[in-house]
Amino acid sequence: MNDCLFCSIVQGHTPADIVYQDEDVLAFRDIHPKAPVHVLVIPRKHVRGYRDAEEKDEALLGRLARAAASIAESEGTGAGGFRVVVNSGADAGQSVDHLHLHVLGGAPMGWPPWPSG
Ligand code: DGP
Repeated sequence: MNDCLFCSIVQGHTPADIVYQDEDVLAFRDIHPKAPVHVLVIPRKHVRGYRDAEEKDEALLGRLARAAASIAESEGTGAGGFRVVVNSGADAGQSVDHLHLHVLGGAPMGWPPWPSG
């Protein structure tokens, strides 16, 4: 995808602090971290967002999920606790149209994200 920021990172055209990579998955530190540990886990191939993943992407989604858990461990947040977030669409605050999982941890986090009471 020509004008996709995360595709540019995959291609090595835009620099990133990469913490994990394999043939399908790339993970790098978020440029605007919202927690002491904040890593983005993305597919190398362009998938626009969570709603756009298709049946043929099921194995890829599994690889992303397992990579997120593995990165949480390697970042030292496994036992203390971490959060995996996918923002989908405007209300959720998705700002980059290339599927990505946020791995957040390293400090206690609030819940829920929206006050219901
Ligand atoms: P989201 O808002 O869920 O679409 O998350 C997109 C994230 O991408 C956001 O937390 C900031 C991060 N981000 C944006 N531009 C860059 C960049 O050029 N490099 C890195 N490493 N992260 C970026």
